[in-house]
Amino acid sequence: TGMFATELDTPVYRGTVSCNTGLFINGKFVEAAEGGTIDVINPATGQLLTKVSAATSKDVDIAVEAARKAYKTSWGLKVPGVQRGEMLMKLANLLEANIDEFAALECLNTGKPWSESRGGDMNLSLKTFKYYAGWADKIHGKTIETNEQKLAYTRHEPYGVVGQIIPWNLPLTMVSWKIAPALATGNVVVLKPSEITPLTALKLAGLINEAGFPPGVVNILPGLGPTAGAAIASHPHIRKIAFTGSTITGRKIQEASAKSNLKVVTLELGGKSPNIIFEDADIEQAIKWAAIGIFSNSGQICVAGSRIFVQEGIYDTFMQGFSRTAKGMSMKTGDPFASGTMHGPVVSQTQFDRVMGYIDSAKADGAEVFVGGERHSLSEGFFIEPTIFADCTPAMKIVQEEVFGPVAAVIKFRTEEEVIEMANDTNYGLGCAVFTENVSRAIRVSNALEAGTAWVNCNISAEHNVPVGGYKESGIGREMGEYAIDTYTQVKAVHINVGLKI
Ligand code: TXE
Repeated sequence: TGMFATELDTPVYRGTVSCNTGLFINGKFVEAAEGGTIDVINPATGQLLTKVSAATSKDVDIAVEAARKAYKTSWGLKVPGVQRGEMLMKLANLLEANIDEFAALECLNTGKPWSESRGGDMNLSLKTFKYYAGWADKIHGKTIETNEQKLAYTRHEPYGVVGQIIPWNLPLTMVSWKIAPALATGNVVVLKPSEITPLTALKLAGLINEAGFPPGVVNILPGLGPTAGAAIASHPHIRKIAFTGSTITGRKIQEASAKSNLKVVTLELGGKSPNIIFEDADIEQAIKWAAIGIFSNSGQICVAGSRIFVQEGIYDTFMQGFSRTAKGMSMKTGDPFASGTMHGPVVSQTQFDRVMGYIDSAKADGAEVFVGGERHSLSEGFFIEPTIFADCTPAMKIVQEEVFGPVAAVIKFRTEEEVIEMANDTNYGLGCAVFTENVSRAIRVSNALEAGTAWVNCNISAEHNVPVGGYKESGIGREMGEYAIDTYTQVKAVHINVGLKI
């Protein structure tokens, strides 16, 4: 199959960047059965980078068969945890040895600045592989006291073939969050990266054999959602599916599971995370964290702090500082590989149009454009100015719906009770952030907010060993940390008669 390869000579990375462009099935790169391809675009220029093979249901069937066979013959609990862990660690080491190239490939495909790719995504991916490598030989059941004539214990067994579908905002990180816990627990994997950002997943696929995984244990199939994705979601031999993406598609995944084989579903979906800044906050710090919360990765982060509630006494001070920060980022917008770039493009023309549509709706709804609100003046690429809307009201679309772009909606509030009410007035429940120097208030408010993650005096940071997931319509189940182990294992209770005669 084909290769993508290009030479880069940039201030932050010099050298070749390459990956295979086929489907990775049963330990080999192959063309798609129906021969289709997908264009992969560089969002910083709008130009074609390469084409990759596009899987359809036929390829998914082949991959699932390969995975089932691998599960029966050369994986699952047949391979001791310590060996599974060694392979994951080897994979981590191979990733680490090539980490700058991975970071560069991610920058090319997503447009995110080098500092975010190399310093953020790559490190988190690496830590995730290492962390779950360590878990592989620590999957324990329990023995349960019943009576002297019986030994009862539990085994935490893998599901078998696990389907995984991931989005484009943190491509390699999402691969690591998905495949590392699945493999540590003895599952085999059929993963579909986003059709928009398949390159780092394919590059990682190129390391799977060298890490020692038997053929069929890991299968990576770029493809479109309604074809390859839907085939995974409804496949009768996939026993568990893990999905990260929009709430709308998450519903389809659950529906497909219900209509096919009731596969276990975990979902990590959209958000509209409230950031609450109280008068007793360290305002300078709150401003910086709020900016990180909504402008990092051009706002394309599921936990982005997109609703910013500011208490009335500090509203003006906050807005001055916040707008200065946003304007500063706007000046550092551009080439992901230029040193000092802080703000990149959004990922695609579709995403650009969607975000600009939300900006127009906010203007039409009467929100005040405090900063930005336009396409960035760069001549090419999908760049949007860091944007702040002031004086937003709860009914506005910009306050209700996930934008997934560099767009903050700021809302003024008076009291703690009122802001808790407003913050929880959403169907989402992924993240929240509270800024206050009063420890009682910090605990009280973070307890009262309906979200799977609460940050106090910080924002959006993830740790490989801390769980992530949603309340309400933001998701089902938890990823990362010890909690993810539970979502990739099923419990078998064993009763052994040690003497009862009947
Ligand atoms: O997401 P999709 P899109 C949100 C964000 C963004 C919006 C749309 O608000 O603006 O979603 O983005 C696969 N069966 N998030 O359209 O469709 C698809 O191929 C099976 C939040 O890109 O959810 C891709 O691999 N799979 C989010 C994955 O689903 C299907 C991250 C995600 O794409 C499918 C991304 C189908 N019928 C977007 N249709 C977050 N929470 O992090 C699509 N897919």
